[in-house]
Amino acid sequence: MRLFFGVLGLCWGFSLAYSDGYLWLSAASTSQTPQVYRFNLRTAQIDRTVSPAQVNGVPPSPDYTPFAYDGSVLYLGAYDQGLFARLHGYTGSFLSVGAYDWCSCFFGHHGLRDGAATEGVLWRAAPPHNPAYSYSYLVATDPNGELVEMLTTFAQNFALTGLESVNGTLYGTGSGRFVRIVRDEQNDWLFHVVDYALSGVPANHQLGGLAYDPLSQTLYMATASESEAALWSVQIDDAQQIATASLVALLHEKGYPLGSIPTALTWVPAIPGDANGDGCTDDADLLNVLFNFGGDHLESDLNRDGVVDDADLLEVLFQFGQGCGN
Ligand SMILES: [Ca+2]
Ligand SMILES: [Ca+2]
Repeated sequence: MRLFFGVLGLCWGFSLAYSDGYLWLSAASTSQTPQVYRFNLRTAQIDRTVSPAQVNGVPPSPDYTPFAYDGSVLYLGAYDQGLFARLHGYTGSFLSVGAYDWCSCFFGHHGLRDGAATEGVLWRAAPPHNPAYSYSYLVATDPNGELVEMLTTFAQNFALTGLESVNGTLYGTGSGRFVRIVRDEQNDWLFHVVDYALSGVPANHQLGGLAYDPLSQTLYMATASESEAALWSVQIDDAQQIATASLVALLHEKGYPLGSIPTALTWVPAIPGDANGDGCTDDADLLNVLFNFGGDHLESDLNRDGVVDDADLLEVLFQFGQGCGN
C-alpha cells in the first residue's frame, strides 16, 4: 500500500507541471444579459455558465465579476454596485448574497472589477467610471466585505481592471497597460504602477482579468476585441519589466459571447479525481472514468497522459470523497 502511495505521489508530482483547474470569467456587456463563465483547463472548454441576475437578491448589472477564490469560496461582485456574493467554487451555485459594508457613496465615482485573495484579504480593482478625470483605487476587505484599507494612485487615465497576486506581489491591467503595483514607501495610502512591455497580445485587444495558479505557477490573462476573446498565459520578467503572453484558448470559439469584455478572472484548483468538475470526487466520477475507459475523453483523463486507464481510475479511488460536503 505504501508503494502505491509512493507511485501516486510521483504521478501527482508530475501532474503539477500542467495547470489543472477552472477559470471563472466575467463578461461585461451592455447589449447582452451578462453571465459568468467557467473555462475548464483540462478539457479546454467553457463547461458552465451562471446567470447571477436570475438569483434572488442579486440586482441587475452589466458586469458580474467573479473576482477571487480564497481556497473555499468564489467571491462574486458587480461593476456598478456593492454586491458581495459567495459562490460554490465549482458549481457556481450561490451560497450567500450580500453587500460590501462601507459607504455607498464610493460607487458614485468608481466601479469594481477584478480582484485577488491574498493572506486573508480580498483586494479589488476600483477604476473610475471615467479615467480621464479620476484615479483608480485598490480596495481591501476581509472575507465578510468589511473595509480593511483603501489605496489610490495618481496614475493618469488609468482604469485598473485586472488584478492578481503572484506570491504576494500585485499585478494589474488597465487602459492597455500591464503593470506591477507598488505601495508608496512614504504614504501607505498611495500606490504607483510600474509598466511592463507586453508582447503577444494583438494591439486591438482590451486587457481584462488576471488569475494565478500557484501550483503550476501560471499567470492567466483574459482579453477581447470586437471579433475575438482570448485566454493567455503570461510570463513575467520583473527585472526587465517584460510580460510575454502565450495563447491558451480562443474563448469565442468555446461559447464566450463576442462583444463582451472579460474584466475579471479567477482560478479555482481542480479536486484530484474529480472528472466531472463539480468539486467532489464520488461515484459519478468513477462512472465517468469507467465509461470512457480505454479512450481519450479529456474529462476522464485526469492525469492528462492522453489515455483513460487504470492510473485515472486509481486517482478517483484514492481520492474518493475529496471535496464532498463543501
Ligand atoms: Ca465530481
Ligand atoms: Ca490518463
